[in-house]
This record gives sequence, structure tokens and C-alpha cells, in this order.
Amino acid sequence: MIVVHHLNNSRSQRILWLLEELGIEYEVKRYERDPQTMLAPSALKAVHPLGKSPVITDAEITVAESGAIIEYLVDTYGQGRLVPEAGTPQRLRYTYWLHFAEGSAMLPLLLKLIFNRVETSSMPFFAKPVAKGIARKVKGTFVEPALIQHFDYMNNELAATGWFAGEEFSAADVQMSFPLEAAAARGGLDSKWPHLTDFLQRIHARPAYKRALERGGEYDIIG
Ligand SMILES: N[C@@H](CCC(=O)N[C@@H](CS)C(=O)NCC(=O)O)C(=O)O
Repeated sequence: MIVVHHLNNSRSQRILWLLEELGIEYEVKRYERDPQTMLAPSALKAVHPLGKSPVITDAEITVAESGAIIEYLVDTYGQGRLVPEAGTPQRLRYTYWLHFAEGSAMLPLLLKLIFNRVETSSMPFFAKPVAKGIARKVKGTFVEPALIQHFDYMNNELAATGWFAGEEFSAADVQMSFPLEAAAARGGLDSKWPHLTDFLQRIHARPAYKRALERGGEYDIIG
């Protein structure tokens, strides 16, 4: 039995969704973030040394890192579903977007989250204007332009078919769901990028997506 070590409001929600799309049985083991620090509980370190989610166990196998988990599940249990045929242009796009989600799309979103926290976190009064000034400068000169550049790019890429890897819905769309949900919740993504907001509406309407939400519980990132 596959066990998904699932942290509330986290990337592991997309793993539950993939398993629902594939119709594979699985168990959810829940972990709760510390409400102050938002970090995962140390119990997750017993599953994988980094103590991050998602991580899955499948008998004696442990797999961490969303993209690797998605590849493992699709390769092991997919029977050719949700992945374009090897050697096709669609397969190359699939691989690209599977990596792009964590390798490129998440970076400016994470920086925005961090610098927003710098602006609002408590510190000695004399340090506050300096910290706020630095945070605003980094966001204005690097983070916000990078977000817009990435949104424009992803929006254009979706224009042709509405899915990241070609005509068909694939596991690359599952992987890309998290950065786009995070972007809509706190990155400024809105209807100026209609193919992206439409993508979110279409995935949220999928029955498997809704079933995964029922299994996973609280998922605030949906925004
Ligand atoms: N690139 C990794 C990122 C994993 C990650 O940072 N997960 C977050 C949840 S969205 C986490 O576990 N945060 C809690 C912590 O770092 O303690 C992946 O895609 O699996």
C-alpha cells in the first residue's frame, strides 16, 4: 500500500490528486505544520532526512521530491496513462514542465513569501525601516518583474491547447498546479493571465481533484 506522508496546506496535495486521477489505492498519513513557523513536525524526519512533504513510502521504497514521486507513480502504476509517448515532442514538453514547476516557477514565489515576512516580522524598531527598505527594493527590482515574466511565459505556453504537455491532460499539469495555485493565492496571478486562471478553474472542476481535497483536508493555498 502506498502511504502519502501529507502535510496540511502543502505540495503533497497534488500527489493525492495524481493518485486519484490514476485510481490507485493509498493511505494518507497526516502531519500538521507548526502554526507559528509553518514548518513540518520533526516526525517527518523519521520518513526522510529533510522532513519535507511530499514524501511517499511504497513497501520498502521511500520517494521524496514532488517531480520524482510523480515520475515514480506514473512509471510504476500508470500503465501509460498521464504521460505522453516516449520520443515525442509532447514527452519533451512533459519533462520540461515537470522540472520547471519546482526549478523555475517556485523561486520568485518563494522569494515573495520570504520578503513579505521580512517586512512584517517583529524586530527592534531601529532595524525595521532598513529591513522594510531592503525587502521593498528586492521585491520591486527582482521578484515582481520575475513573477510577471514567468506568468506571461506560462500563459503563452498554455494558449495553444490549455494543457502543458500538448493536447492531453498529463501528470505535468498536476505538477504545475501547485505553483499556479500559490501564484493565485499570494503571487498576484489574476485574470490578466486568462489561460492560467482558466487552467486553474478546469483542474479544480475535475472529480479526481475534488476527491483528493476530501482525502487531504485543509488546503488554504487554493486561494
Ligand atoms: N521541491 C520540494 C519542496 C518540498 C517542500 O519544501 N515542501 C514544503 C511543503 S509545500 C514543506 O515540507 N515545508 C515544511 C518545512 O520545510 O518544514 C518538492 O517539490 O517536493
